[in-house]
Amino acid sequence: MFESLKNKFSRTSEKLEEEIIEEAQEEDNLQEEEGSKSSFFSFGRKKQKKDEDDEEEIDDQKEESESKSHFWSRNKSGDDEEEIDDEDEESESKSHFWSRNKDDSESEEDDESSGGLFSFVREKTIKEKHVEDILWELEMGLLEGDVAIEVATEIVEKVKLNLIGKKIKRSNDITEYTYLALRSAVSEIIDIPSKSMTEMIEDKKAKGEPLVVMFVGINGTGKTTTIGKLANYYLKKGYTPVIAASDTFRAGAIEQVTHHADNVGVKIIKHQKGSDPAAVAFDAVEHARAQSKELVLIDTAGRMQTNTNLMDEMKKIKRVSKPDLVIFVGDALTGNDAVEQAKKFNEAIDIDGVILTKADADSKGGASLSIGYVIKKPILFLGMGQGYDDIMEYDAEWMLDQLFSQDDSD
Ligand SMILES: Nc1nc2c(ncn2[C@@H]2O[C@H](COP(=O)(O)OP(=O)(O)OP(=O)(O)O)[C@@H](O)[C@H]2O)c(=O)[nH]1
Ligand SMILES: [Mg+2]
Repeated sequence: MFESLKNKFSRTSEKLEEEIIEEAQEEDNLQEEEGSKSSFFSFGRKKQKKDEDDEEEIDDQKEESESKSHFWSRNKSGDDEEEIDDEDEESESKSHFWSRNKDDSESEEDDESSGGLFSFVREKTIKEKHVEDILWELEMGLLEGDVAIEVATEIVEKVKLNLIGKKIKRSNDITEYTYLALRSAVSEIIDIPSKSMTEMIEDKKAKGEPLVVMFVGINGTGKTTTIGKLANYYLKKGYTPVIAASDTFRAGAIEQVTHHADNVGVKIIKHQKGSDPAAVAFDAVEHARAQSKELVLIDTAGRMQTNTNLMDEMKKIKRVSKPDLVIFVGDALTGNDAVEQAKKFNEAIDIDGVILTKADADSKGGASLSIGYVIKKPILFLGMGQGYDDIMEYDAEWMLDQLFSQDDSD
């Protein structure tokens, strides 16, 4: 999950380290050090599991030397032709320098104190000139990874402010500082505080009212499936949800949502195809009130934000059923498009939160990172697959850990 963003983050720290080491080498300000070197992700792991045992630490080191060996060998073999051209003059001494590292990391993979760790004779300070190119590359990388432009710019600015002026004694300090700067920038971006839906259900229940939730979004993003999952989720928590089949527009939509309701074991309120979706939603709310059910889940037809008639119809469903929550359901795989759609739906109907589906298949992560920040509304759940149990409450800490750890269990 989110491999693309992870690679970009870790590459940024590697390049910055490379930049400073090269400069220090030219200044004759470099001495090789005995000791163990930490990779970008191992800083994350150390932070997450402070009490990790020795055995794990050795595993970390193995992983590091593997990724390092890729990094150094790339430099040696000169994948980057431009760099080689620019640096022809220096290539002799550098090739010795890099190849020494390459040899070390390849031949001593099991040796945790292998090369690549340097200290500076004179302390170095990270300056703007060191980070400029690297952060520009990061920004481009984030945009390629479908991160919204304002989010990419914000991350880069925060990281820059955080890094410039940092004093470093050892080359590996840079990796740690970059890790911390990126983690802190991303953490501010993805953390949009919100009440959980369960708390909202409880608040309404205390007033003897159901929580009414309406789901909107373009076609095929996963609204109906998400409703099935949430019905199941809250049923298991001991509540009694009811579903409103308010997609009376698409052929087969009523049958599809009925199938989910039956599978999960919740009541569905439905009218005929082509009937007024607002009336269906209204009836479902009335039913929940009469039967003291705690949650109404209103399915609506997928619609393009550009279709004025359908957008007006959606506003009518909202006016009539007076939902407590309007949730925009976006497909994480569509990246920045999902963010743009969320903006449009928010302008049209004032959404309260977001559910991103298909996060299980999302290698980029751009939408997950950007959507909440751009529309200033929280992500409430992530869809993680096609089964009824494949949904999780969004948790910014969990998301951070996903982005900053290579402990992939997914
Ligand atoms: N992998 C994965 N697939 C999902 C997820 N959520 C939904 N899907 C799939 O996405 C497809 C579309 O889901 P629907 O629930 O029908 O989408 P919808 O938004 O209701 O579609 P319309 O009613 O046509 O607008 C289905 O094949 C779902 O199984 C998810 O979290 N992960
Ligand atoms: Mg649907």
